[in-house]
Amino acid sequence: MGIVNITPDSFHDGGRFAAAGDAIAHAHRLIDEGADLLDLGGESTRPGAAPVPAEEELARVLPVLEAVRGGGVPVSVDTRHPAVMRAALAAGAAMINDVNALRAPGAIEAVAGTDASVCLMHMQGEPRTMQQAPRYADVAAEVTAFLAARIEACVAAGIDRGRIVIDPGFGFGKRFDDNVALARALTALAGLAPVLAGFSRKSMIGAMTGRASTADRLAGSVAAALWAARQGAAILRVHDVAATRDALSVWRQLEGVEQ
Ligand code: 7PJ
Repeated sequence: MGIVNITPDSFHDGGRFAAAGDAIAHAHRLIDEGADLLDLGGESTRPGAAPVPAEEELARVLPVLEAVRGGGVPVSVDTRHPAVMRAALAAGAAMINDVNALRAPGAIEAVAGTDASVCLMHMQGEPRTMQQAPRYADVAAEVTAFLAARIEACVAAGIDRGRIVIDPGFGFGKRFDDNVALARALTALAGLAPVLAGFSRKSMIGAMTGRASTADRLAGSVAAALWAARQGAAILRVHDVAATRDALSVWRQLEGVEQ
């Protein structure tokens, strides 16, 4: 899953693709690099980020969605807002990626009436304040229980189990040790539903490599993506599609895994 941020303030590439034309060109580049899925985001959820009105988010996302849909690669829209979900699905999005796991009133209903897929992500708190004081007694158990409950809420509302993907939400209301514990729990989580893992350029990669700038975190991010695949992650959410694909290709051939 290649990341297309159409925002002025995303943590790695904020502002680079804020203009629709730049975002569309970037989306096509990621498709050329071999992305199987694109994730379009019009609201930054970086720690401390302020919420964006739904109209502004839609104005960012829809032109890009309209330009890349039907291009052979399904498009996911990264949003917490039911109004954005409904408009994105009406405009051809194949998946809703919600860092809030469809907890907003009306969010489950927005997806349930369609044949789209959904990614349910765990987040403690909300982006503006989530890194101030994350707390868990047993992070893996709590995140697993949360995701299991969200799966059941979605299934009860009519979303097919086979359309649901889960994500422990690296960096979303988590300390470094919480992220590491969750990474080690990926194989167990994959027993609940297919897992999406997003490590790309995040601060835990910075902490593990000593790389303060997100620009210097490519190799660390690729290592984390490979490791997540090895733990059974089904979808890798990455900024760098070509590098991640190359690494997966080499690993799979050495391992003898079917391509
Ligand atoms: C994630 C996300 C993630 C899912 C962001 C970034 C920060 N959605 N949206 N999982 N991260 N499902 O671009 O790294 O980890 S925004």
